[in-house]
Amino acid sequence: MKPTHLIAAAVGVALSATAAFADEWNMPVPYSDSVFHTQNIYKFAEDVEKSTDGKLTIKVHSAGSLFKHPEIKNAVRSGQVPVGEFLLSRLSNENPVFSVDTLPFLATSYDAAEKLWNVSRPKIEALLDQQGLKVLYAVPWPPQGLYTKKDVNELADLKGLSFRAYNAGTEMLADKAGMAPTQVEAPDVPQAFATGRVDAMITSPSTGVSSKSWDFVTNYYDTQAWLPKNIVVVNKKSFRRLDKDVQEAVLAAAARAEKRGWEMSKAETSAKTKTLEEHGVKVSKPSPLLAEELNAIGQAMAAEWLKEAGKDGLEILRDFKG
Ligand code: PCA
Repeated sequence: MKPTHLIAAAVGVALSATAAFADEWNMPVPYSDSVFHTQNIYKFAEDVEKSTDGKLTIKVHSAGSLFKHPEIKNAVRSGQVPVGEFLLSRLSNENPVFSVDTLPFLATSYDAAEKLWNVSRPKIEALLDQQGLKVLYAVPWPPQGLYTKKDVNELADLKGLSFRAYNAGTEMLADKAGMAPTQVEAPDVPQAFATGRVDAMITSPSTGVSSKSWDFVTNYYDTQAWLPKNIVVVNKKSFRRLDKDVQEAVLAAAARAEKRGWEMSKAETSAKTKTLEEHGVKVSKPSPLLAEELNAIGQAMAAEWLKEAGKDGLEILRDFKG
């Protein structure tokens, strides 16, 4: 063999050896790099690479760049990608159980959110398992507050506004408050406000900061309405193809990511609320009247949810309250 052929053969062997022992997973996520969920996922990817000695690497595709948010779950389900992240309550059209964490004023603190996750997790895991999906972990956003372009003292002040929604629950809330909802993905929020498509939203201080909400709103009402979760799922077939030790390392890294993510979320809440204030957004508690009116909407939504969620819903609420 000529020396060049020898080199080509050696490279070939090296490549096939890598192919046999190392996997690279593409991971679509909906939110941008500056968002703490995405930063936590980068850390998770690093952790997986380190703890598997490079046998599995995860390439993160942020801000809906590989698959748009509404497509991510099915992309993982069909095996187009092995792993992905999405907002859990986006699946509420499949089963209301997926949106228990967006019922207004049901779970409004981190302790309550943790309890709600613990009691709903087995049912959520079972439902996703039927679709060939395995839950790796879930992390909540900070409590949700109201962003507006004017002072709002009561629900009537919101009437007729166009409202940015991010799931069916926020759409329903807008309807009940006399607003017109429009679905807008988080990375598109600044554009939607700038072009006048929307004038109000309910989201976390994190999303208020990552979308530079001070460019288009004046007020943030800290309503602490609910803590919606992002979930990370893996395609079960892709997972099973990994060596046992790699599977275990992924699960261990996922457990660490869940713990770290909840801590990051807690720290975000006050830090990002402060950032809003520093940029001139008027941060306040809702007036007692507004709080009461929003609470009434929450009660109505919970009653409707319970009708649809049936036995599973009842059991989750019983265990949550018990
Ligand atoms: N941010 C996401 C979902 C909830 C949140 O706090 C969003 O606004 O799209």
